[in-house]
Amino acid sequence: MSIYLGFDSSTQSLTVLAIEIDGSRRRRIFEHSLEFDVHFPAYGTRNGVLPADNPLVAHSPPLLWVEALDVLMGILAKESGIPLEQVCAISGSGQQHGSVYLNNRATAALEALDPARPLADQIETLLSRRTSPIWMDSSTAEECREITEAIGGDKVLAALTGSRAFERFTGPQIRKFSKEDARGYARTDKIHLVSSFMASLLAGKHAPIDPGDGAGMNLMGIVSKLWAPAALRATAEGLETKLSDLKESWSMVGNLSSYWVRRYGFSPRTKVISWSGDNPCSLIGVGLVKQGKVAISLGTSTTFFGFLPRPIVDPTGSGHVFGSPTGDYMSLICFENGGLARDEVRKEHGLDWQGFSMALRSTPPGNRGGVMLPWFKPEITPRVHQPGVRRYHLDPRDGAGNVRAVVEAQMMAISNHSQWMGVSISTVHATGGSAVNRDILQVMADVLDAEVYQFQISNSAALGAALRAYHADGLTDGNSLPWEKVVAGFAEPLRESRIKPRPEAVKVYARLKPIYAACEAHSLRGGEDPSPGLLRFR
Ligand code: XUL
Repeated sequence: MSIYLGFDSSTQSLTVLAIEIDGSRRRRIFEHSLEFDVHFPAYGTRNGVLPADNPLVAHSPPLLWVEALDVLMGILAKESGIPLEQVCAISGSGQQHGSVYLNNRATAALEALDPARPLADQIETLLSRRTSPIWMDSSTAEECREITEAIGGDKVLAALTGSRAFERFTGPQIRKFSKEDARGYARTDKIHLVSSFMASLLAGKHAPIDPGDGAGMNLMGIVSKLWAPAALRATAEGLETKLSDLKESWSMVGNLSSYWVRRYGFSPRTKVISWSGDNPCSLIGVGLVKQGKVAISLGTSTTFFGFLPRPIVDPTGSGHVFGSPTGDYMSLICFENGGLARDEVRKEHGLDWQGFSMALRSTPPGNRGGVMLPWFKPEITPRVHQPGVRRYHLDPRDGAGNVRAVVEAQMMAISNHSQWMGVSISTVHATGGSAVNRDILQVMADVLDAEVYQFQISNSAALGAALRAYHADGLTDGNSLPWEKVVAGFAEPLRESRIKPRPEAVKVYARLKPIYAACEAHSLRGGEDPSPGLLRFR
């Protein structure tokens, strides 16, 4: 019997998921989450993010992640009932793009962590930047412009790194830091992603960055899977000496550091496997290990992604190509106004989640032509810098109408903005916290004209990380399991959960989707007024 742990260090919480594998018997044996705002209020975060005057700025305190890891390991040791000495390997998933900055004392200090003292106290003095810019930050438009110009344009950067310059990507964020705090940048010895930082804490040494998460930086060659010298030069001076190495997703970072062994009773033989980004881990956790199907993750962000055998770059500039932890590729589009936007609407109209579902059931597909552009925060897809909700033929006081409008908007935006991937969508694997809500998934099925499936384990990022630990554990022992066998029994959609598209609703959305696109164009670029189209639609 072997036990594997998968962590998910996300925007709002840290989760651990333990799986047990005994031949063909496979089961989840433990899952526990710590909500940052609730369990660590001293850090002052809201939804995991530090309040800021500028709506474009989104930073989180890295020490919060450190403390959460320490506390969660304590819970594993004291409350889970898991025989820790039987944990073979640990991996994890991190919110993508976020970065952590360490000084030159970090290398030695990570190797000599004192198990008698809390981890956060020992990491605090190693930070050369107190806060970490995260994926919700969109304050680097100027740096994106500078990098794009230096490299020779959007298309050149996208062909080189898999994406044009995006505000939340780590390269533009590093450039902004180097310009605004040159001394802090000079004091920085090592720049980690959230994923490689968390793995470093476990292994007690600097962990590599994997191509899944490395592709979200505008710094890695998407074909070579090496740092791209031209991108590094365009970003910041001396960057090549500050980045961790890039290594395959299945690399073993080392054994678990003696800090965890002595403090909590793990085996010193436990392997730490490279962490990856949350979306690449989710790709594994929903079983997308070959081409064909796509997944939608309804977490803090909404993402739409699929497996790719080869990198295809989005000519429209809104999507990305990342590495897949299988060594292949994945395509992805990301929407910032996901879970928090739905929650805003729910709270605004005094509803609980059951009321939210009732509202969806009591309103017709197409919402009688009531459209919302749900840009509560700046939006990534399409690029929106001035947040603010826009409504067309929709009364802001109409609770049920606004609930339907926010969900329809999210699904229509996915449908419209994913055309570049060129995939005909017939099946969607739904994951993330809100994937438990079948009324939201019915709208997804109707808008996309696809069958939607749920999974037994909704935290696909943590599950994907645990499965990656299992796969890599086998590899280091010379036993290479095909990915289909790795995910079998865990990452398979539940047959009985199938939600079918309703033909009448599909027809409605086929008419509404181009009008929704016109609403976006009108609002962003002053395109043609979509009102006549909406009136005809009604
Ligand atoms: C993906 C992205 C988000 C974060 C959320 O590009 O920015 O999905 O990974 O944690």
